[in-house]
Amino acid sequence: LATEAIDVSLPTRPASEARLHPLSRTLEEVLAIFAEMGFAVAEGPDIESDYYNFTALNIPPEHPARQEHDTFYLPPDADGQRKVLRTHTSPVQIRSLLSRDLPVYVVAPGRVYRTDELDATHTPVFHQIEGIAIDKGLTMAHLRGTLDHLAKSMFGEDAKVRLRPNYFPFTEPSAEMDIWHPTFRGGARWIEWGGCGMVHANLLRSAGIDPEEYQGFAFGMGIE
Ligand code: 2NM
Repeated sequence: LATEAIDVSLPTRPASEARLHPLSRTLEEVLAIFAEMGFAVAEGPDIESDYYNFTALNIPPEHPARQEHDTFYLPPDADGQRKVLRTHTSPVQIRSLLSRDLPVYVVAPGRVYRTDELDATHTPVFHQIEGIAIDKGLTMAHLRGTLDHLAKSMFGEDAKVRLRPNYFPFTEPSAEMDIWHPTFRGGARWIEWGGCGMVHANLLRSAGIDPEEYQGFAFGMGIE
C-alpha cells in the first residue's frame, strides 16, 4: 500500500493544444450551413475518369476548357484509359445526379488538383465546395438566395454577393460571383468567391432528366 501510494499534490502534465486546421474548421462551418438548408453531403474519388471530370460536364475531348484546367494525367491503364486527378468536385455532382432520386440537393467538398506552381497565391492541391440543386421550378433567384444566405451566415448580415456574367461549359447562363466582405482586414471590399449558374440542359439529359420538367443551379468556390 505504501509503495502504491499516489501523490495527488503533483502537478498535472501539460494538456496538448491540438485543434482543427483552419481549412477543416471552415469546411465544417460551410457544411453545417448547407445542412440547415437541406443539402446532403456527397464525396467521390480524387482519381477520376476523363468522362466524369470532363465529358459528362459538357467538356468534349478537344474543348479549350480542358487546357484551362491544367490537368494532372495518370499513365494510361491496361485498356488505354488515362485517369486524371480531379480538377474540380463537379464529377461528384454528376455521380449524385446519376445515383440519387429527384429532387437532388447536394454539396460536394474535397481536394482538387491543378498543375499550378506553388507560390504565395497558387497551390497544386486545394479545396473546393460545389453544390447542385435540381428540382421543379428552380430559378437563378433561388441560386442568389442560397449564396446570399451562405455569405451572411459566414461573414455577417452586411455580407452579400454579386454576380458577373461569365462562361462555363456546364452551366447556362453562368456567372462569376464576388462577395462583399464587411470585416476584411484592411477594410471591407469585394472579393472573388467562385462561379455558378443554371445547370446546362445537356447535363440533365445525359443523366436521364427531362430539362422541361426539372431545372436547377450549381455553384463552386474555393475553401482556401
Ligand atoms: C463552378 C461554377 C459553375 C458546377 C456545376 C456542377 C454540375 F453539377 F453541373 F456538375 N457542379 N458545379 C459549377 C458551376 C461549379 O465552380 C467554379
